Amino acid sequence: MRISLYSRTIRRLVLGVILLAWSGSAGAETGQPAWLRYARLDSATADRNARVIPRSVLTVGSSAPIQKAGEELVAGVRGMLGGEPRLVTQLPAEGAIIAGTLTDLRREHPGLIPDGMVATDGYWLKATTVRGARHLVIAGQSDRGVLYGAFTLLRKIGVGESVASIDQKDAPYAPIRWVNEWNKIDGSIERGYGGRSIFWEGGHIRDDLSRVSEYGRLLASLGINGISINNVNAEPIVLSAEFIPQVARVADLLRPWGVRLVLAIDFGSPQSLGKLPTYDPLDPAVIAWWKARADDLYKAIPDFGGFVLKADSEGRVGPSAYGRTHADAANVVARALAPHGGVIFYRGFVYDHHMDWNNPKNDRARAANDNFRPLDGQFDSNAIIQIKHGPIDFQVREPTSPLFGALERTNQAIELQITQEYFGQARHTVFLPPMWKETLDFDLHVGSGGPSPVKAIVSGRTFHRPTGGFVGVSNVGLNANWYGNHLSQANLYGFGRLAWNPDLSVAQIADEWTRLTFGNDPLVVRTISRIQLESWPTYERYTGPLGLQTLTDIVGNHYGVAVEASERNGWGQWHRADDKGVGMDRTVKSGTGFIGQYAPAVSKQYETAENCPDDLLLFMHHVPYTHRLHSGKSVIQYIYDSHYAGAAEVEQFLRDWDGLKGRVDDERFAEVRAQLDYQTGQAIVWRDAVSRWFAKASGIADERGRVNNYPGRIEAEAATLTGYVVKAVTPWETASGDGAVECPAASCTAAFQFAGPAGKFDVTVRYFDVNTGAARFRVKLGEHTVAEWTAADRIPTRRIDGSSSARYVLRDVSLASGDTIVVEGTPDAGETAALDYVEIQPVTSRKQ
Ligand code: GCW
Repeated sequence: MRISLYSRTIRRLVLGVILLAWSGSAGAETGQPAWLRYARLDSATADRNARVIPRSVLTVGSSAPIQKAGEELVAGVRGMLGGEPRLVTQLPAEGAIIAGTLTDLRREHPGLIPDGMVATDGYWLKATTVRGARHLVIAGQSDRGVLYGAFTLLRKIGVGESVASIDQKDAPYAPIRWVNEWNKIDGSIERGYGGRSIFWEGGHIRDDLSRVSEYGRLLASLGINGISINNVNAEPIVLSAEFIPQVARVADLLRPWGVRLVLAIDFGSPQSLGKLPTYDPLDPAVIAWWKARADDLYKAIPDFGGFVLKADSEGRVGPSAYGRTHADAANVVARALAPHGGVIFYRGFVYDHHMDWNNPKNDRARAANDNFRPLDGQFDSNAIIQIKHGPIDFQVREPTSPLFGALERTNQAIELQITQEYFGQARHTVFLPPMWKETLDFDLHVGSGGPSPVKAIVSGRTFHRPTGGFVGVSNVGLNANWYGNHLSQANLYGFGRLAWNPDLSVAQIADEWTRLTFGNDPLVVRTISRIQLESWPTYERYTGPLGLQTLTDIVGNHYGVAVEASERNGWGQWHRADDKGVGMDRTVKSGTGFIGQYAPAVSKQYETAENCPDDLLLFMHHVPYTHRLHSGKSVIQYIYDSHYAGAAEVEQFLRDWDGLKGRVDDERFAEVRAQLDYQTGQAIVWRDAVSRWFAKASGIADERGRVNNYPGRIEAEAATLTGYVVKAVTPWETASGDGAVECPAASCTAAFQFAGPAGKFDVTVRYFDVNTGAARFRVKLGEHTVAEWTAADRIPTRRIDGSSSARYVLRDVSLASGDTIVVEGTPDAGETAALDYVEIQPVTSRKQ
């Protein structure tokens, strides 16, 4: 017993040493430290600062954020520049990095920092020489400000910006810079793609909260100062007494990072949890119940941030049950929080999801404005209306929500979605800051005089509101890289940077993120930044151009292509494509009147098709397929061209990424490569599905002859099938030809005969990978097995459709005329080894 225990310990130690050595090698990075890797800088970058950064770090003040600032400075300088930085307790003669609040620094070290103010939660970074010693001073307006200043200094070192003579003051643009996490207490995440919850498991807060601290650190590095940790489709039980100590543990871990905790609440809780006969917001017992809940929470969590509330939306209960208004609902909660300094985020995402689609005047886009505009001025001063950036729901292209311009006497926050629900669910790379930035900079022409971009409105500037700002729906998970895709981390980074300063350019954000996350190699920086910056327009081109919105399965997984899923149901994401034309008529003149919700200066841009920007044309207008865009191209031809262009661009991302081999650590190189390769294949599915659908609907052929004409493609339905049976696919456009083939037996084969002249080819096998099982495939050429794989991907569907459509590419296959490629499928656990087609392309047509 003893011996075996001993040998087990030795084995573990040896394993530990191996793992340690391995994790230190250039070959393995998990992405977990994200942009805070503090990896050793290349000498050119390091040289910009190496000599001017003191290696002693002196913190003034003992609060947890200031201690964290000190630890980060030591770890960051050691990691990036080397040497032996250390925390000191006295100002050393050779100079130091000195971090503390402005007040403490002035008191403890007079003369170090000149007169001057710093705005709330801001900092002052200043290089100064006192009695011959060079110091770098980080003076925060608050403890948080010190931490933000420390992270900023480290970022500058990381990107190679000289700080030798820095003298910079900075402060956040708005007080609210929060994230929401749509986590359920069972540990799953609604619209989360990076694994299970870092907060919850099995109906309670997790025992191991180590990822929460790490996340707090990432948030603090961006200046994010609040987080809600449970889904807005809230479970009432989170407010019960037994949960308070649990959520207090989370708050304790986030506090050192300056991040306040928030909970999402269910408006019916006074009844369902409190056992009151009602949840009427005007009922005295209900008022008292909310007050008691807030009082209890603040006893355990003195810096508790407040609540988020989704009411009267998508089946959630709300004030309408009692004929009360959203203001009544928000205020009952706001008044419970007010004595403690808390705020309520009341979501503006209110609409009827049972709308009559036959009525051409009905329009979901109108809903937020119709619901909230009449209530302007009725919300308490600690209530904030949290408004999604567009009037529908995080679609690939939406106009700015008109509600931002409509609430002059109400606090607002913009809700941006970091998690890529309608953006390929982290299986596609889509860098969202360029899209957000368009909204933030969009001038709604409201207020008295001067421009009124959304960023100025939500921050409270335009209408002189006491609070407001930015909320990002983040939904990180336990996956080592947080989101399920390394490149998706840039969305959190970009959200945080824009929430801090919405005037930053997206090019700067992409550049910074890439340098910090992948290093300063110029080719790496150029390539990754370019992929990121082009990724949203590219995604738009193949998933929903011209304001069509994301043409996905909106009643299902919101992932794969399904052009008509939006139609003939009450959810109101209609594009109204038929055989004559396409688009929603939202004009005042003949449509739903949505455009009239904007100020005249804006509505006149949208009201006529002539003035309307092309990228929103079909959001605002119903036009014939032959309608000419500003470019002169017809709508239908644009739809075709854009899908082909988008798919080709993704393929180019993959080629560009391949150029980084050896310049990025092997692990992340391979993982991103696999992601981009998959995305390349999916973009082709989108391209073919959407263009075939519109070709059929419009009856107008592609001028360039590509749609419905796929050289080298052999449909599985046309192959010689043994065991396989032909199956119609729904929706029809998501499978090539007339459908797919499925294997109802233990195993089946499909033989594809090659008829062209001999040569070298790339052979693509297009198959379906659903999430029930792990079917196996084998490809044989003559007697030789040339490929074998298992379809075990975590695609979000059980069905054979656009979501599950996958591909396997065999490169450089020598074929002679008459050769037969046999694909053998072995089903598993309900996965039928389904096939769509085989496509044989000469290697010479491969783009380099
Ligand atoms: O986009 C929709 C999502 C829902 C989400 C809802 C919301 C949390 O599909 O999953 O619910 O928005 O924002 O409330």
